[in-house]
Amino acid sequence: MLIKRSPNGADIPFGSEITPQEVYESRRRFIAQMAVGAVAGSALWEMANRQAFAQVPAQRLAGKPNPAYAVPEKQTPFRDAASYNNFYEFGLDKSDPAEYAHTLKTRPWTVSIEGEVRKPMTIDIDSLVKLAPLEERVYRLRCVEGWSMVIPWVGYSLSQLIKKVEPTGNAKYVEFTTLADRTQMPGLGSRVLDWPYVEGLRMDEANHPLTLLTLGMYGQTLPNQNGAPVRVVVPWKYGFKSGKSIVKIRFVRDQPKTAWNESAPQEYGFYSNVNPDVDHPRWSQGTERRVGVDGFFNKKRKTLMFNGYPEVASMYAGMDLKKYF
Ligand SMILES: Nc1nc2c(c(=O)[nH]1)N[C@H]1C(S)=C(S)[C@@H](COP(=O)(O)O)O[C@H]1N2
Ligand SMILES: [Mo]
Repeated sequence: MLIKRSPNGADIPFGSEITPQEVYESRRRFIAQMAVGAVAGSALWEMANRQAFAQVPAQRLAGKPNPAYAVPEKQTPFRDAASYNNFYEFGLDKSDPAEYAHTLKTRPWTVSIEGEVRKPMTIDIDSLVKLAPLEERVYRLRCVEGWSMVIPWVGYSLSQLIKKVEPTGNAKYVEFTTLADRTQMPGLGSRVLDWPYVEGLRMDEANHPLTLLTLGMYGQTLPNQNGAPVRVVVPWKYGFKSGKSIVKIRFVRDQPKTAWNESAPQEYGFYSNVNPDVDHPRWSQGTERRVGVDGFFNKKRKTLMFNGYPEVASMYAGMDLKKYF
């Protein structure tokens, strides 16, 4: 997500041993050197933010590759996917989550599944991992800011979990709530959003096989900065619909009040399907840059309708997607 602010970051090679102070100093120098301009989401910004991160030890988490869900495009290197993040609970800079999310405690962790269901449950994360066979799915994920990644995620269709809790006929939407704990998340001091981070899907979207309950990436448990220990990934929608570090999944009758829609309704609709024909009020959504793959001089890629997942189109038949953006 993008708010009006100046770019910053440090051009420090990955893996080098640096202190936070050095990062800070170097970042200040970089800002001073950089020409003022709209570089948000650009290769320059990405480069500026690429730096060493405190990597919480990951555990192997393999999924059976599912060839039906594997885009045949060059993947974003792990290093980029785990160091260029949006996770505002840890700060607004792309580099903040990688720098600060090591304070997130992902064990013990439970997810409460409640609301309009016959079998509500509070499930421990280790049981959630075992609830259905893990798959590896290579998805595109596009941020509303105009960059995208191709990531091999590990998880299973959210629908597998949904059928276990037996939603009632009143369940029309699903609401996802992220952890909000000031002792673990330094970004909660900022008032950009009304915490906790809440996202939501219509029931058919939540049940669509593409919607992935995600527990890992690149054959490992999720790095904290990518939403450990569990997040959703909804690849045909802008990245902010894919809420991280989920503690509650609630089935409801009415369209959930989602964090970004509440904070800037004219910019971030509830649906937020990737749509090159509906511009963001402050920029075009027609093109994108692939993080870690496209360099400085690459031509921008054309953004595809539904992010290149046309199979979801039937869910929106008859809806004016300019109105329901
Ligand atoms: N809880 C929470 N989830 C979040 C966000 C956030 O700030 N907080 N940012 C969203 C945005 S804008 C994007 S683009 C994706 C980025 O996911 P990634 O860092 O794993 O690529 O996470 C989404 N999920
Ligand atoms: Mo995003």
